[in-house]
Amino acid sequence: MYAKVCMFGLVAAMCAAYAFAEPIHRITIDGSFDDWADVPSHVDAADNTHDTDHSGPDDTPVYIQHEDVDLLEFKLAHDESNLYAYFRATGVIGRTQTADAGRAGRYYVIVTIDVDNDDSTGYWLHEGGYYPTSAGYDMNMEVEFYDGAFNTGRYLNHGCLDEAERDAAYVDQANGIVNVRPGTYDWYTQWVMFDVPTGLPEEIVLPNGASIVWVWDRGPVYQGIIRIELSPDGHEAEMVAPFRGFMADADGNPFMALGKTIDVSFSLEASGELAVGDSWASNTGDPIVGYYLGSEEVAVLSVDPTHVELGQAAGTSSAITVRNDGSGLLDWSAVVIMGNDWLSVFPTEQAGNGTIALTYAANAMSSARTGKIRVSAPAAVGSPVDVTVTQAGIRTGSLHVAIEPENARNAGAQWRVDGGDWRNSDATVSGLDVGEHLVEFKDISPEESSDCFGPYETPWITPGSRIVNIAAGQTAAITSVYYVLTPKASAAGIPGSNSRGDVLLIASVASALLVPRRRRTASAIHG
Ligand SMILES: [Ca+2]
Ligand SMILES: [Ca+2]
Ligand SMILES: [Ca+2]
Repeated sequence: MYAKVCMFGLVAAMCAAYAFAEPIHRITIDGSFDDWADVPSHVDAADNTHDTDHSGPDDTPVYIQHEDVDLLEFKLAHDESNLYAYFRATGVIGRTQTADAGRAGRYYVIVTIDVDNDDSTGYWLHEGGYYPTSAGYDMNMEVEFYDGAFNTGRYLNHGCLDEAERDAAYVDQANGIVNVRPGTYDWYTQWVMFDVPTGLPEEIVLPNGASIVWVWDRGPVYQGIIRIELSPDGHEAEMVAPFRGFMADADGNPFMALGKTIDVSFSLEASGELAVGDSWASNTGDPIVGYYLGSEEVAVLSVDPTHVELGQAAGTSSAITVRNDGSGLLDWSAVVIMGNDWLSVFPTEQAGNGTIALTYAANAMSSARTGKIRVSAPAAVGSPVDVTVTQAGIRTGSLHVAIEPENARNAGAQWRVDGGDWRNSDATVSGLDVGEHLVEFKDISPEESSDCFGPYETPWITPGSRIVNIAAGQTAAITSVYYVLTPKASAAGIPGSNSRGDVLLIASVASALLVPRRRRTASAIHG
């Protein structure tokens, strides 16, 4: 723990004076647990829940299976005016059976505190069936769930040994005073505090203007200043207990304040309706001993996400958030440390939470490229954070097709790619995926001519379909030629023949040699 203290920059004298000092953490009770990320974690073994019947300090309790109270992890935090507690369990925290289903169940989220750092005051945990035991616990911050719902969040004082002392405690506490004294588990007072009096007939308005209501287990539902929120799956809980609810001694010195050192124990406990064997069960972590409520503000740098994927085209993105998960002021800067020829960030400096906007050029390469942004907050824990930015390469190319000869173009010769729209010669199609594409040509009507024998038709021979390979960022260019068999060409190709009948014969043979699609079209023309 010395290392931790010194990491937070406390002077060496403080390292020696306290078991450990925690800086201020600001926690929001909202069922979201990002704000706990930098708070030291304490763990408890799984599946070690037990009965609550034993009462000797050296007892080993009997195992009772009850996942809902199986404590796995817990954390303690504070700011200038609040204690915060975090719980994580195997099962569902706060789950209780409703009366409709039989008997209304009870569930307790318990933080037990040695507020004066003195084991001779307060009570021993084993008196309440908790295990392992330790001594000196004066006050609790605690939430009860009952009959399927939140019941109360309350403060407890275990500073009385009998009924007379308990009654005296009621009188003190009705005046905002707690007497921290030797206590027992069995005698205690329990109150819900409100900052503003509610007008409830049972409430007591304290000298400072706040109010309290004495509560008993399974009592009416009151939402006072202790609040709790669960994660959506119920496995995690975060609760707050403002310092003021712990009240003050007769001289007005508050029991909870910055600079105090406390021991703290975390327990979960429930009645048995939802457990194997219908037995009460609890689970207690090892105590946090010597927690010093430090006043240091420590910023904690949180950057999210740490990997951004960008498309190939140029653009802007505001995908990166910078947040202070600690306290104090987060002064941060952002700089592109890789890829600054195509990537830039804004802002480059800021105080407090913010968003980093990226501006990036198009990637002219076929391969993806990687840039890196470094977010630095030299005074913060967790600095620096590097964000990797990956930009996709070009995954498409273009196709340009020219058609010859001019007569064919004039006769309506066109092409298309992958069965798309028909296009004229010299058109370019862009955005084609890298790879092979089918180019086809449209059949066109025969040339009409006439000579001394009368009008006649000369069929065009359509170019065959082609497979064209498209490369990333490239334009593939092809030229395809429509043919017509002219008398001159046939005379040259077939010695001794120059009649129109011969030309038509040769054209028909040529048509018959084409692909079936072409043959069907030719038949239609001739039919
Ligand atoms: Ca939270
Ligand atoms: Ca456990
Ligand atoms: Ca004590």
